[in-house]
Amino acid sequence: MKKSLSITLDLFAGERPAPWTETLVDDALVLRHFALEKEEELLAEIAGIAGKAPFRNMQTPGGHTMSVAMTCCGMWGWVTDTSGYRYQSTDPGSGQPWPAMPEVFRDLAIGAAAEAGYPGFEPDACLINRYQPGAKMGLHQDRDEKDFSQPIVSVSLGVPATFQFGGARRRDRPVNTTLTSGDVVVWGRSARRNYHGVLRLKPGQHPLTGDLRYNLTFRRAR
Ligand code: MD3
Ligand code: FE
Repeated sequence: MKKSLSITLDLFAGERPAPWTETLVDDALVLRHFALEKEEELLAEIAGIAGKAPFRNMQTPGGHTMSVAMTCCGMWGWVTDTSGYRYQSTDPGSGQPWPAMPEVFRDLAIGAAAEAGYPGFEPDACLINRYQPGAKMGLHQDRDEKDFSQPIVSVSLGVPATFQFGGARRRDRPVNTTLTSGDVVVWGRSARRNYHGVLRLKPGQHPLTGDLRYNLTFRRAR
């Protein structure tokens, strides 16, 4: 008994067993490796969703093509075109309803939110972002959702990226953190309206995604 305890301590000397949590800023919690055991299952579901609702590089209201390709699942999907940003129940590519949110997605999002102190989270929208090398997402706020008391849960998969997390004003200096495959972040309360972005994806390789990074964001849209 005593011996196995000391072995356990030696194994974790200088590192913590996954998942471990870090506070990025107040009300923004990183659950490192929280989704690691679900990586393959999540990626298989993404492939299934993309078979029905293909990834697209959408247009911003300003007329630029986004470098991040997107698709959605769940009741509501986030879309952008030259008439603006919005949530809608259908894929603009096909006119069909978005694919259903897989149970493994929903359970993961609800579990992460509960872990971070949001026990009643009921996501009705999941945006799936796909980054190729060189893709980026400039500093922005997420403000198209109805209820800002609900958190946003984000799941990173594949090649690591540098995530920038700013303050409530665009000029607030951002803090950077690297998000690697399996990392989950929960943003709520005072952090919910903070500016954030993703730096240009550096060339890299992940055994399950090749040179790609995926990010799932779970939201309560309506
Ligand atoms: C902080 N996606 O889709 S998710 C987005 O990695 C988006 O693809 C990033 O920002 C990505 O809108 C990061 C992290 C995230 C999402 C929503 C937030 C951070 C947030 C809302 C408020 C504050
Ligand atoms: Fe965002």
